[in-house]
Amino acid sequence: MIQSAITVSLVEEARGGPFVFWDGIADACEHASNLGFDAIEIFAPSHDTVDRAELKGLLEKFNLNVAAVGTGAGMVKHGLNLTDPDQSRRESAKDFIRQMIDFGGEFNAPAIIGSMQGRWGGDLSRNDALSLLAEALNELGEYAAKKNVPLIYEPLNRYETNLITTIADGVEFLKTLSTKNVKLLADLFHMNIEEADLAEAIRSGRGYIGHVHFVDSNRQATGRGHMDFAPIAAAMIETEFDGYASAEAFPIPDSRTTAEKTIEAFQTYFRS
Ligand SMILES: [Mn+2]
Repeated sequence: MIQSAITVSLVEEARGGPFVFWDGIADACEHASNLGFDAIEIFAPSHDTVDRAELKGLLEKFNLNVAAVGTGAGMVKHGLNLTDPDQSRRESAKDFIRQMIDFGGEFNAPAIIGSMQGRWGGDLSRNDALSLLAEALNELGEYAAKKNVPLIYEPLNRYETNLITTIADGVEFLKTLSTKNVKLLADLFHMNIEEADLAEAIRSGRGYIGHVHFVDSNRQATGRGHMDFAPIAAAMIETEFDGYASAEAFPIPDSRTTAEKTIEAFQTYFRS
């Protein structure tokens, strides 16, 4: 069954980014729980920012899970990415992600690779960049398997990566990997820019999609843009997607309204 989740950012450098809650894990858990969310998705500066014991206590108290942990702080704070032409920088990027996989794994939550995928250009051809990315995903995917969690790879829109921008291309790319432990993130905001038909794209990802960023066309809460959610939700159900629909949305006009609009849409499309 599809579960609901909402994002919390603990990364000051990401202020203004598409995360709903900004005032710490305890605040996010309390609000998420009050509104009936199943889980929180955590965007943290590093693997050791969050006190594990405190987080376990909060999850129990508020009856929540961790849906996923983001790795973008490796890029935002340290400029690290998996297709850096410099091998030692690539190794640092992988170390950063392995530590996030460890952190998430403690809570049965996968790590997400979005901006950490980098981009091709300069002396690095697209093919060479994709080879580096494949090598990294094979290694990190198998590492995640040992923690019993998948690794989530996110195609982004053309303004954020030039590697893989559609679900269909993401599926073809995953088929070339030796690991079977990498799943795709279907982010509806990125898809709204890149896909001809969002529902059809979800269908093309059948069996390969492990996580959904559930947001509207303008990256605001569901219902605050012009996305037609009915066919998208129907495709998610039809393809037996059973991961999280997580609100990676701007807190516009504020966090509370964003959370309320999200859970309202979630109930409408997945629980009625
Ligand atoms: Mn996303």
